[in-house]
Amino acid sequence: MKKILTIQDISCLGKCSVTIALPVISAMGVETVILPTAVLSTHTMFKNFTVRDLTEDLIPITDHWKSEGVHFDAIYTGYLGSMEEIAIAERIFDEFKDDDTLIFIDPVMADNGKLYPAFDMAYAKRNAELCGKADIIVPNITEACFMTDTEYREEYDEAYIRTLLDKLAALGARHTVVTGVSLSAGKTGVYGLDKETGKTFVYQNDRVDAQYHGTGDLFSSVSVGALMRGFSMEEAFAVAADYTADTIRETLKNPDKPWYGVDFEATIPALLDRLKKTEQ
Ligand code: PXL
Repeated sequence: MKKILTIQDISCLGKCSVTIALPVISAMGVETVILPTAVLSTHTMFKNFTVRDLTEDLIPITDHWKSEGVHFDAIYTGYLGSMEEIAIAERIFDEFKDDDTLIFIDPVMADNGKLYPAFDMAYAKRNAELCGKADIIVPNITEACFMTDTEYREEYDEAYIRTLLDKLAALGARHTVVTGVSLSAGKTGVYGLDKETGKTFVYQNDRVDAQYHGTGDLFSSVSVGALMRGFSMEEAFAVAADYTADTIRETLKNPDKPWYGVDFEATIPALLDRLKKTEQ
């Protein structure tokens, strides 16, 4: 069984980061080791959330793993709370990256043209450096803009995305996949570039007109899980994009109208069916 380490916070209530990565990647049949960077009462879109920072604990935890001789097939980072935690993530890459370890970075920090409350431009720049250490990065358009000093646009054409991809590729990762890319009305999806071969790929599905928290984490978790299950890059991102859209659709049916997270618990069986079918 493949083994992933995911480094991100635990938001106790809110369905994002570890509370998505752990159940979803585990359900996909991939062992999921967690390194919680902080414990928050909720994610940061709630008011008055509490935070217990765990920065000091990270190295002692990973030193213990080192002494146990643990090997990771992938290291997946999501929301990191500070520059110091970015530096620790880099140290963990250096210590645990073997020839076959995939470094997958979701530079979680912004959406809809704005940085999340905890972050500033200096953090965005530091995240850009972190991305240089990855094999695969999956920023959304806002994060891509902050990391490459590009003007954020709501309306854009394919040339704008291609320019973003080239600038992101220059940060250093071999594979860049920009998420939330809409190339025609009513559609959304991903646009990827392999900088070594120069090959691009595009996947577009129907846009569901609703915004929920944690959908980026869901997309990344399913992508990295599918890659670990042996799917090609294009298949993995297509499965993740479809699953994310299906889960938003499912959440819209919920009469309780949850605002803070998606009902991925209801769509995991369909994800597992899709994995089986794609594998056949
Ligand atoms: O879903 C990204 C995320 C993860 N963790 C925390 C967050 C957010 C987005 O706001 O606040 C704590």
